[in-house]
Amino acid sequence: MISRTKSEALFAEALQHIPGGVNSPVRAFRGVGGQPFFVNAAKGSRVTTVDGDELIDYVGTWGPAILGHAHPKIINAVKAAADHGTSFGIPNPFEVTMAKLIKQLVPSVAKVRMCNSGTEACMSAIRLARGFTRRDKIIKFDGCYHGHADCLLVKAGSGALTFGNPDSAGVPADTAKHTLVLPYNDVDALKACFAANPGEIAAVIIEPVPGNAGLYLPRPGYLEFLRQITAEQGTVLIFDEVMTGFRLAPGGAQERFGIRPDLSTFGKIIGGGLPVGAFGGRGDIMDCLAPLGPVYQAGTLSGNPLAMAAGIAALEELTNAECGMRNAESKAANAYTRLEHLGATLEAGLRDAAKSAGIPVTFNRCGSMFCGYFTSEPVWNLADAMKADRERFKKYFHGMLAEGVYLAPSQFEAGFLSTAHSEADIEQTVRAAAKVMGTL
Ligand code: KE4
Repeated sequence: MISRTKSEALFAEALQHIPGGVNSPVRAFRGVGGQPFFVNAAKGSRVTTVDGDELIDYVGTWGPAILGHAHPKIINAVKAAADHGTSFGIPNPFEVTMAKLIKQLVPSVAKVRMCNSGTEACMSAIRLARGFTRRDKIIKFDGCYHGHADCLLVKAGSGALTFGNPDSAGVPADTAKHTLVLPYNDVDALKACFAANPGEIAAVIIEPVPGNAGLYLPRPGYLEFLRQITAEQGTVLIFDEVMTGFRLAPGGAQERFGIRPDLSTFGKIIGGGLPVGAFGGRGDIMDCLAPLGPVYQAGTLSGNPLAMAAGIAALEELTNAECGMRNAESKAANAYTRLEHLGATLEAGLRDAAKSAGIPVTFNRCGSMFCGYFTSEPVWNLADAMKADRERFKKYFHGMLAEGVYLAPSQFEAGFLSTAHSEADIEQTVRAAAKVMGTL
């Protein structure tokens, strides 16, 4: 078991000052019950709680910690940058280096704008696509999350071809109605939606590999069809790579699946753990942004020197892509080869543990992102994911936590590996899973 004394005291105090005691809802453990622990420090593949327990971390601050926590190159880069000041509000050299690195790694990006979160990146990309096409309607997919901008907090309306309904209080129906929500991996739904809204869809935004309802993958040909129909319709295809970017390959999911979107959004890894977002893509679209064009977008801390220094260190360490040279083949191969090896090892071990325990688990994985659903059915979309046994997941989550393994605190979140995870971490995790699954 992990001790909770200090965490419980801190949470009781947090509840008095912060809504739900957390600064982001998923941290409240509502998906698994109980109270969150508080982290005092993190290093490599592990976090240490305020009560002194060390846990193998498969959340990785929801994706940024792809090199593990407190990587010395990131820490030193932030320290060095901080000595020169923390924010200028005027261009700084790191912004140019970061932009060149992103362009070097993601060929579909001709121009890129930095911002401060994935939400900002997705919100801005939608506004930009609407400004560029002069259309209002957008398509998103159920189970995909793109941050909390009003137009994206929308669930499928009755009959997915009609208007969306707000998925949060405070989102006006007039805003939600321009958002059409379709089932993921459904080509016919895409065809029908475009047929019902000819020439009216400004953008399609998609997580190429959805990691916000657990993890499921595009069916063969799905992303290719999406690219084809959006090109035919003059609709801007936006790949939300906030989570998959620079993780599934040096160039993200679009490299892994060979798709060239019109715009992409980024976050997480490119900030090295500091607040960051970015959106980029076709130059003719990006040049519609102020101060060049009519689409306004701004941010006091966009391109902040600390976040840029951290993100540059992360990307260079991850891909050894010194700016201006794509000599990533050697280093990137090492990092991404290692992530694939760790992912495959973890997958094999957890599958064996579930089989030995006689527990039906559908294990989905793409590189270093994974999710084990407690269901015997395949999971290709949100409806499939919803069939998972959430009560069984709750018991599994807490059982694993008691064994020193911190999984994402919800059946509907993805897990993340880092280059800092070791084979020993995986072995400990698999042993714990075999023990816990035997009690479910
Ligand atoms: P942020 O605004 O949280 O930086 O990014 C929003 C976002 C956009 N697009 C994708 C694909 C994302 O995964 C996210 C944020 N991911 C969640 C994890 N499920 C962040 C965790 C949280 O909300 O606390």
